[in-house]
Amino acid sequence: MKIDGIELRRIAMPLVAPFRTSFGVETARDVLLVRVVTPDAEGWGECVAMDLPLYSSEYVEGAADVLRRFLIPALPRDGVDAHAVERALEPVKGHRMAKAALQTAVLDAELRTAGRSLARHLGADRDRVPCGVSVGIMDSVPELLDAVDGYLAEGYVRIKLKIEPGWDVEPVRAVRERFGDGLLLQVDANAAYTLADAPRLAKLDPFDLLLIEQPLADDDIVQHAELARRLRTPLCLDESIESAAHAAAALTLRAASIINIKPGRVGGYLEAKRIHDLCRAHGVAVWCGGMLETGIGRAANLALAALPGFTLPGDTSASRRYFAEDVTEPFELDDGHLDVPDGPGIGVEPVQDRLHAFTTSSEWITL
Ligand code: OSB
Ligand code: MG
Repeated sequence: MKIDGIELRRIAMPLVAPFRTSFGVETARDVLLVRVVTPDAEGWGECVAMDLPLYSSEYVEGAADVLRRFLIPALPRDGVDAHAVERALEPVKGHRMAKAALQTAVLDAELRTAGRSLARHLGADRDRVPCGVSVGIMDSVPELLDAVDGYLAEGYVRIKLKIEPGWDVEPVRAVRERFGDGLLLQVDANAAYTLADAPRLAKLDPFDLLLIEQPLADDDIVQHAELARRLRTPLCLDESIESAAHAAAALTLRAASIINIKPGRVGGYLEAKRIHDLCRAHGVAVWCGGMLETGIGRAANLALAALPGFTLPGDTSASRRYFAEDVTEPFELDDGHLDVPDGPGIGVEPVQDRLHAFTTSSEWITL
């Protein structure tokens, strides 16, 4: 495959409600879309970097900069496919979200040319996936209970509560008491605790959570292993896992017994699949995380979430959980599930008038 040029397009998408985590509050999504143009097809990739470097070191302006300055110029002139992109970008350290967006756009163009869906290409064995929802930190417990009630009424099969010191045991207890033992419930701390908080986190053990996600700092893999020994609730890693090598280390050290796979965080769908394969070989459950994606990123995540090792419901929620209007046709929940797109490539594309309405800037790079 030969690439004619690449568009870097920024879109601004207001969120339906502020989303608060231990690292900040999001009220809108500033998204970088990568569009790869080849003689036979176009391909789309969504960069999941956020506007501020608080979840990880990447941020959207930085991702655009590294793409135009280093990643796009490093692409081979000819014979481009997703694997060639991965090899060509390998010398550049880090910047996995930027790399993932470019690799995904190329993979999408490659698969559209071949008339093959991403789901099939990755090895999916389901055409719909059960969906969970990630619920932000709220001002009060009654407000949280209302939000959870609303999501359960919509059909979500699993609830994830964002936690931080001061917003942990009480909200978890309230949700468990109100919605019962049958509710699939888990929490995500986004690295807000230290090992000294182990006694506090152990107070979550009686509530039969599916998992505690990323309680400690990103680089605290050894301390996660120590914490795991002190808790009954399984630990899941998100921020700490940026590659299959990190996943292997975490499993060897028993720092996690479950992994949240986000393709952007690990540099793309090829590496995401490797982590899936590794975990599956070791009988370790994985699930598909999210980064408040638009329909472009969501479509590709659903393809991944349909692989056989994704045995826990993911944060692959419906479009309306995030946006009043999505940039693609909206993904809608049906009995707690989303359909996996089965068209060529990621199987969806932006609706042109919405794309234009959301666009804040666009730049064309000729190869
Ligand atoms: O830690 O999983 C996370 C959103 C943005 C950044 C990090 C995280 C999240 C979520 C929401 O929890 C996932 C989603 O619904 O897309
Ligand atoms: Mg997380």
